[in-house]
Amino acid sequence: MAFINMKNKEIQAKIVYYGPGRGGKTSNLEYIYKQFRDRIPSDMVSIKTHGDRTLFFDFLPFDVGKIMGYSTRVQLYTVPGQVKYDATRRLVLKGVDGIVFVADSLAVQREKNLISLKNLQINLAAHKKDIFHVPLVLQYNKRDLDEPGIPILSLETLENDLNRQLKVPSFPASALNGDNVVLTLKRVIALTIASFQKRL
Ligand SMILES: Nc1nc2c(ncn2[C@@H]2O[C@H](COP(=O)(O)OP(=O)(O)OP(=O)(O)O)[C@@H](O)[C@H]2O)c(=O)[nH]1
Ligand SMILES: [Mg+2]
Repeated sequence: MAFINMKNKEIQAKIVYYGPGRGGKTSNLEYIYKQFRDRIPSDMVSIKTHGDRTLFFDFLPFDVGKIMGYSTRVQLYTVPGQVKYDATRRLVLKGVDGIVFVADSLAVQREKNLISLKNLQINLAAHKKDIFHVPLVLQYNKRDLDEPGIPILSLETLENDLNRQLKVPSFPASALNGDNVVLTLKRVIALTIASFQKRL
């Protein structure tokens, strides 16, 4: 939940990584954790099943530094992508300030991306939030799979499927090798802070 302390000049924001199961949400946080040990004031918390699937959520606090004189910390969360964990997804979304939707570029996952984005819209609405007004960025993950010749969706197809109406910033990425993982994070932080400024 957004937390702004004017006296101590502190801001805290909650950012949630959402998307279909196995799309790469946890991998995004793992990459950030590896790259920015010095900005992470505690260990990453992951609650997983045997097969490495997220059971409840991942949690990673991240110190952004000073923004306009305010010490800014973001709390990064992932949801469990598996369809059956919908109640948990809704719970993790409570008090969200910004969202990264991690879409899976694998051609076979096309439908799953659409279902998950629709599910995000529904679960935001349950918290009285409108997907068209929440700070949101799209990440088209697993672009590296193009190299070994695995069928992936073109960026045009992904844009058309997922971003035709939303028209939010979108990034091709690879959470495996880190391509655009940090850029995605920076953009969602920027959008989130900008929405605070508007509200203040
Ligand atoms: N090649 C490739 N594999 C990836 C990439 N991102 C994630 N993976 C792999 O995809 C699998 C699932 O990744 P996770 O990060 O656990 O996916 P998730 O979205 O957290 O999945 P749930 O917790 O079930 O919702 C793992 O085997 C990752 O190594 C990527 O960019 N490229
Ligand atoms: Mg996960």
